Order: sequence, then structure tokens, then C-alpha cells
Amino acid sequence: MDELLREALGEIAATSTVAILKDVEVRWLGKKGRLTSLLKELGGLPPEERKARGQALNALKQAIEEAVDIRRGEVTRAEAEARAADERIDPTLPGTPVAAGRLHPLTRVVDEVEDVFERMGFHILDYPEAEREAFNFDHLNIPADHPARDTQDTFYLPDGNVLRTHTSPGQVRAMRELTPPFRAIFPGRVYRCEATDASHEHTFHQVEGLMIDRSVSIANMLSSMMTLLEGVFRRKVEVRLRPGFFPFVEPGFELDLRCMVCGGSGCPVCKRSGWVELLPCGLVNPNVIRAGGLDPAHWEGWAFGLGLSRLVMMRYGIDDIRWLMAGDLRFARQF
Ligand code: FA5
Repeated sequence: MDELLREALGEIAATSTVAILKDVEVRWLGKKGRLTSLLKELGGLPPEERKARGQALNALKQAIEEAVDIRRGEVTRAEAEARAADERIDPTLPGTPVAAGRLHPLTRVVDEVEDVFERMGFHILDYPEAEREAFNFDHLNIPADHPARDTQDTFYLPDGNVLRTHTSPGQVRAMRELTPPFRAIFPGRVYRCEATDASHEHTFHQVEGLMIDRSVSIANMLSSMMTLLEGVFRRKVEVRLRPGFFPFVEPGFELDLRCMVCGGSGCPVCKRSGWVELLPCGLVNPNVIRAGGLDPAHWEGWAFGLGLSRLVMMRYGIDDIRWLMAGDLRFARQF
């Protein structure tokens, strides 16, 4: 018995972790442990030996159990101390950066444009990107033989609809939907089947503005457009107004912005002219008013079609429109 006790205590004292101690404990006291098998052998002894041996084995078992308990306390403490010594906190280490999402520059500028117009009492509307040909062209006074209707400029869908080539179809939809007088803007994505370059994309964004009232003025239209530009740029900007032709307005104008990528000295974005075509506009053609279900003898309107993608380029100095829809995170992370 003394021999066994010495052996067991020696093994227990030599353990250095709770896991190793557990192994030793199982080896001695577990179901198939050494002590357990000695206790099982008791049954085979003659009755006169059995009692004394049984007492001795139980005393041994108790002694081993106590030794294990004491050692467990010691190694648990030692392990905790070692861990604490290891895990010192270094407050000078850099933290783990939290990856936050960002808003795309187009979304940011749309939000700004919507803010400006909401303050002026405009509705904000949304119309379909897959549009009926009649709304994209016919109702806008664009005749069947107009070059814009060529499949080289327009994406036709298998069901006979088109991917809208501009946000102007919303003009007729808004007139049919709202009770005049009203004012509204409708931002959205438009599509054109055309070659791309620094300032032309096949998929880009516009914001249409429309005001319908008993009588409207070009002065009011221009002042709304200037409020829009100054709201986005937060300073005075340099523009020029020139005549422009669109079948759905009469008279029509083009408002150009001094190129902010090159400051007007000439670059691929402004095609070296120093000016960027940004805001075509005009008084709504009576035929369009009629297509909207209103009587042009009683109602007038002005409309503009802002080239939103180009406005975003000017706002942030982006030198190629193709960055906007490229889905490149290196670009998106800069905003
Ligand atoms: C139109 O789309 C007319 N619907 C605008 C309009 C509305 C005129 C209401 C009068 C009244 P335009 O094709 O010029 O017009 O396009 C308007 C603006 O969209 C342009 O000034 C330009 O800034 C932008 N734009 C045109 N084509 C592209 C393109 N491929 N890529 C990026 N921007 C473009």
C-alpha cells in the first residue's frame, strides 16, 4: 500500500496542468483505473483477508483523492497566473478597424438635389426604367422617323418596350397623375446604346424637373436651376445659356457649366471646350401638355433634364464618367 501511495503521490506532484492532472486521476481512480481494478479483485479474496485489504484500499483511495484536489487548486492557480502574465493589455496597439459602408457619390448628390427641391415645394417622383415607346418618344412630340428612335441609339426590349433614354417620359406621366398646378423632380437611371468616352456612358443618371402652372416664366425656370447648382456646389458657379432644340420644349435652351475638372482650360471631359453640357431645359411644348391630358390654353410648363452623372463629376472632380458605374471599390472608398 505504501509503495502504491508513494507512486501515486509522485505522479500527482509531477503534474503541471489541470489537463495532465486529469489524466493521472483517471489512471488511478477512473473506471478502469489501477485502484478501481484492485477494489474489484477484493471479491476473489478469502473473507478473512477481504476486510483488512478493503479498508487499506479505501484509505489509499481517499489519500489519492485528497492529493488530487490539493494539486488541482495549485495548478489551476499557476495556470491562471501564467495566462495573466501573458495577456498584458498594450493600450498603444492600433485598434481593429471597423469597415463602415459608404454612400456612392451619385446617391450623395441625388440626396442633395432632392433636399434643394423639397425645400422649394417640389414632389419627388419615381418612374419605370423599362418604358413604353409612346411615353419615351411619341407623347414627347418625337416623331416616328426621329434619329433618336434608331436601334443604334435606343435599347429595345423583346416585349416592344424600351429602356428609357431620358427621364422626360416622366413629364407626361406626372401630368396625368397629379392635379395641376404642381412642381416635381424625378431622378433616375437612363440608357443609351452609344459608344462611351470620358463624358458619355451607356447607363447614366438624369434628374428631370417639371413645373406646371397657369403661367410660368423662363426667369423662374433659370432661378430654380441656379438654386439647384448653388445648393450642390455651395457657391456661385459659372454657367452659360444658349439656344437648344428638343422636340418637347419650345423655346429650348442648353445651360452649360464651366468645366470643374480642368477649371475651363480644356480636358477630355469637356472635349477641350472648357464647358460641360449639363442642363438642357425649356418651356413645355403644347403638344406634350396635351399628351399629359391638360389643355395648353390653360396650362403652361417648364422642364429641365439635368445630366446628373456629369454634375457628380463636376462636384467631385472625377475625370472619367465610367468610374461611376464601374463597381470598383478603390473608387467608391474615396467618398
Ligand atoms: C435629354 O435627355 C432631354 N430629355 C433633356 C431635356 C429635358 C431637355 C427637359 C429639355 C427639357 P440630352 O440628350 O441632351 O437631353 O441629355 C441631357 C443631359 O444628360 C446632357 O446635358 C448630359 O449632361 C447628359 N447626358 C447625355 N448623354 C449622356 C451620356 N451618354 N452619358 C452621360 N451623360 C449624358
